[in-house]
Amino acid sequence: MKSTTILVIGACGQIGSELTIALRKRHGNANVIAADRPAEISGEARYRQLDVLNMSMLADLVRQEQVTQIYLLAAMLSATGEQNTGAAWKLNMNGLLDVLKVASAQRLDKVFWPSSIAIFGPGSPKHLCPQDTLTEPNTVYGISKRAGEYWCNYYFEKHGLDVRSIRYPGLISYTSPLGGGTTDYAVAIFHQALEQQSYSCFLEEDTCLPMMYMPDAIRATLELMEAPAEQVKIRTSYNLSALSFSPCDLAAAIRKHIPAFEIAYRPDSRQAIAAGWPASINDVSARLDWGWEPAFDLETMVSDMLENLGAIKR
Ligand code: AKB
Repeated sequence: MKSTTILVIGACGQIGSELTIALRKRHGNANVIAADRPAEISGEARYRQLDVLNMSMLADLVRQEQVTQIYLLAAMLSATGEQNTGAAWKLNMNGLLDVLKVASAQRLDKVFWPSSIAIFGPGSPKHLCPQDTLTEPNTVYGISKRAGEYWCNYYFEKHGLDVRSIRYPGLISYTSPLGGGTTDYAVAIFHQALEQQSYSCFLEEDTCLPMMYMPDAIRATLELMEAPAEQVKIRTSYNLSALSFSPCDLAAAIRKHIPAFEIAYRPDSRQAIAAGWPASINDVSARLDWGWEPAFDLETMVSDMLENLGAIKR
């Protein structure tokens, strides 16, 4: 049987840093290569420096290491992307096209690529936003993700490439670095709550957004990638849902653990991005096709975050 060698591109980022660890637990350290832009990472043995926009470097690496699966996680998220529209488009779009071309030319087994709830826009249904509906993304990040979804489907249809994707909601983690997204407030709030018992929020108090705790997001990714190919019926990208809350819901849940916690609202340009996204997502296809079910609700996510982040800060 052919052995599995996995390349994680963007291994130092928000999802990549945790997914690399999870993949290594599953497939063994020797079979998972972490790749990112820095020349080296301390304590990282199986690491290669890689700029995903350098396609010949990527093709050489895949060939030399006999890579069989790629997880492409390098991207510029919504808020940072609006500040650097050209660079965001280039990284998000050309990075994906490079990976699809190399994976297809070298006949890789599987590719994973993340999409986002940012593919939806102001005209999309606000509540329980369905898998197939009006999208009209209004950020460069969202446009690149929607176009990328169609490229994934194209490579599946035309080249038989087994590419799989999830539309992640905002992700909350106690170890990952912030990603430069509109949902970053839901991570920053925990750091500030523990450090100074107060937080100044860049979204309005009642802006409800779909969110997910990182352990659920990592498990979903592994479950989708391990599902038999015939169960993966959507080759653009799957809606995925776990939690939906507003800054004021989150503040109230934190206050149950830290009664003195205070929050102030000073919305900035990220409010307009958030206002165009759905408040909640219908993920029935992921549940039916490959058995997705989230484990964390708002209460359990908040207590786990405070416990683990508190331990790191002590
Ligand atoms: C962002 O806020 O840009 C990301 C996302 C929802 O994809 N977290």
